[in-house]
Amino acid sequence: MSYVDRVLNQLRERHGEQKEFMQAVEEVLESLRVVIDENEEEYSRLALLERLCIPERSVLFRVPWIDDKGQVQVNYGYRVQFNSAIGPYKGGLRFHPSVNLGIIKFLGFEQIFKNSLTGLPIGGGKGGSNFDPKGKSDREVMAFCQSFMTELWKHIGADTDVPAGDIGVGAREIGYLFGQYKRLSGVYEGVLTGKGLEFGGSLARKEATGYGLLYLTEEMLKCNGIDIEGKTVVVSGSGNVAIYAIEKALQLGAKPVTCSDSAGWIYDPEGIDLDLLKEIKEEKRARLTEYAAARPGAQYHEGRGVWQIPCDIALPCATQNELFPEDAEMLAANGCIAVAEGANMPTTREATKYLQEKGVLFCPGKASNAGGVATSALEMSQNSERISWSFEDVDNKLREIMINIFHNIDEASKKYGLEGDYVAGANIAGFLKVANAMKSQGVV
Ligand code: NDP
Ligand code: 2IT
Repeated sequence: MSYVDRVLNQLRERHGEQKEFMQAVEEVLESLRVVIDENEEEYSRLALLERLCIPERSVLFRVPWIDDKGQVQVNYGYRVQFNSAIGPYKGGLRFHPSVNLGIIKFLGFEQIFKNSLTGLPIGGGKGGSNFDPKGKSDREVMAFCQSFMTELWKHIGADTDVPAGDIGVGAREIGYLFGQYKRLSGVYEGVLTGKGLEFGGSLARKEATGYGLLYLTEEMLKCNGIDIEGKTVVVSGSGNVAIYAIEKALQLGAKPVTCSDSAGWIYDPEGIDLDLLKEIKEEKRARLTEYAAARPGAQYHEGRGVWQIPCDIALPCATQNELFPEDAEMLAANGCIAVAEGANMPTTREATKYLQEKGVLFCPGKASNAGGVATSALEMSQNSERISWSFEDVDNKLREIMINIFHNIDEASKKYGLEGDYVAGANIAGFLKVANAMKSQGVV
């Protein structure tokens, strides 16, 4: 049996119930076969894949807090410090009721390769809680964040582990988390990214994931002889990534016509009204029904359904496993040219394979959504230097990083005879840097 199969079997046996984690591991290890098989004896002797797939450390903790009625609530807290071969652990915190260890491990595992692809010195980690910020008062969110950090602060630091936002964690939560870290540690340092601009945040970090997604998509299309201008774009989600993907799509002359949240979705044939969307989601924290109410030409539908709208480009920007084979069939049948993932692992493996077989350009999240964490690393640099760069400086660096990522994954796919398979290209290019660093650092 090959080394890859042996490791996959061991992991399936031990972690079969961690579905999202196994999904991510299977996709990565399958694409690494071409690399591992070349030097199977060495990788196996060094147990490199086992070390890659077992986190360096997982911290699991209880998060007690008091709600507005005086009731004590208890949530689960997680921080998985997956791999520090190329830099301090770096990755977001997700607050969502679905969060469990398997989901945090999948996200942390993906983060290793994503962070490697940015070209910046950051290792992989992820954390979060099953806390649901939806419907909570600001005081409740603050109480939760303070309790969460009261445990987490022992394990993080500007040179050890630097968390940031993800689903359910935005500027408000990062502010409360930062305040509590500072109070407990007595140290004012860049221990979190995505901070407010008044206290060490970077310009363009808020926009970075969505903007970066479009910069990479534009480059991928350009290298395949296609201009993004005038293209119809279907977007899922209406959070941080989706909003700034829509903003950049509009700036590039494309036409985004959908967005969604966990309750329903909007089809606005005239193009999404960005100011209205921001007002509803960033200011009021309200539902998309309000969008349709304020915009007569737009349709609101309950449930999921954006992938049935004919488009040139599809950008899944909500969550994992939100684009299934039947969605891929509709996209391909309707003439979709490109799918680029803004979310982490939004497309199932079967849907990905179908799109690739149909010749739809497909860019995996670990490459196309890397602009967020890349700009987080730029925030860390600015914090270390105790200076702030202009919006234009950060945005230019982000664009350059995304263009480089596309060319690196493209070249890696060609080098291994898999031209156009950007999933394999991203996994291989991300892996090689980390694997070489691990080899150099010995058995640790
Ligand atoms: P937000 O919390 O800002 O927004 C998430 C959006 O997705 C909301 O519209 C939310 O709807 C929807 N959503 C979340 N979970 C579900 C679900 N289970 N079913 C249906 N809809 C859902 O998060 P972000 O925009 O920051 O993150 C979106 C994705 O992008 C995630 O996969 C994240 O890991 C990834 N990502 C984020 C980065 C960042 O910098 N923020 C960087 C790279 C990747 P509702 O409000 O109704 O829950
Ligand atoms: O999935 C991701 O890359 C993020 N949520 C951003 C992580 C970060 O450290 O900025």
